[in-house]
Amino acid sequence: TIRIAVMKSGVLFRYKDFLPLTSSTPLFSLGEGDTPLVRSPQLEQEIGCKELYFKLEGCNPTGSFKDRGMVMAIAEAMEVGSRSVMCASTGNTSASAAAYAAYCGLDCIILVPKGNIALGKLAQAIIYGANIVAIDGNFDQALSIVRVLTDKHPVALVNSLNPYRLHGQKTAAFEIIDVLGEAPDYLFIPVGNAGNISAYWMGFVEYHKAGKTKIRPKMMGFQAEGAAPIVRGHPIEKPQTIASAIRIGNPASWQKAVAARDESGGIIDMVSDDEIMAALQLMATKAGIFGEPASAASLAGLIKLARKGTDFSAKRVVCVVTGTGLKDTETVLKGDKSFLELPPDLAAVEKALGWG
Ligand code: AN7
Repeated sequence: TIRIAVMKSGVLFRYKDFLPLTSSTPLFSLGEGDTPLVRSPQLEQEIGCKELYFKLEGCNPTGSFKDRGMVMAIAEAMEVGSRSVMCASTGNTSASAAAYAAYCGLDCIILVPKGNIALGKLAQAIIYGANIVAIDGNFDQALSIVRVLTDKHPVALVNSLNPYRLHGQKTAAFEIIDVLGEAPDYLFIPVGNAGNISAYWMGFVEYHKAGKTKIRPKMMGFQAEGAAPIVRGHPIEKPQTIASAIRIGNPASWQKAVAARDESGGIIDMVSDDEIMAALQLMATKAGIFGEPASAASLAGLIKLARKGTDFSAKRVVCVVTGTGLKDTETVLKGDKSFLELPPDLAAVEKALGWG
């Protein structure tokens, strides 16, 4: 049998009073949670917010927010004696499932859309030892296959249809309140399968009920223009976007996300691939934060609204950076990013730098 260390750290231990745990849930951790909330004075000034923070979910063990939900889902799977887990994924869920399954000695089967997952994420799934199936189709098709197979066979579903996932992910909302002492006025967040926006809202609502915050934020979700089913009001059969993580045409948590939007007085809108890549670059050059393309939909959304005239000058805003940019370097390097190439010659380098 596999031995699991019980930890007095990680989201399960830290937020045990708010999670669906029992006395036999293994409180283990790969170091997820407690991610930085970084303030950016430069971007506050540029955009015109009173306070602007980035929640760096790329600092989780596998480089995305998925680890919060995965530790909870895998802990529950261990508790009920599952031997294997399965998910469909645009990349980050599969990387996270593969890592947590590896730690617990579970088999992990993942279905990914062939050719549409960032290479860093594929490398993660490979090295963690997952059983990988690339299907010649998109995420939505992969998820419908996984739903049937996990129903039919003794394998646990660890997509966010598994309610334990959202409970784990809501801990990010708790952390924001724990750090700021209050919820922000606005939370900007990318929307793909729509689990995370739903989880954050659940977290804000629960902490509000518990008296830990007086206000609840407006939930500001952003889809990519070519993959914006919630904005357009119907599923998108062939979703397209450079942000492969949110290339999703029929989100599983659609209704929950709409409820989060409406109960919070927020919006779900969309941003173009150009807006996403511009925001990704701005976040890097002005805040020193490298997010993956999907993550930049948060800031792209904020910029879009500020340009259209929304006044954030008295507001405290948090943008969730859902995954690290290191997962998807190929998208960044694809552009004509040129740099100097010189022989190892002091004078040549000095001259090229304008000191010659
Ligand atoms: C970096 O990994 O759906 O709206 O299969 O990887 O909760 O789906 C990833 C989604 C945002 C959207 N940012 O979150 C998957 C997957 C990043 C992501 C999202 C994803 P949801």
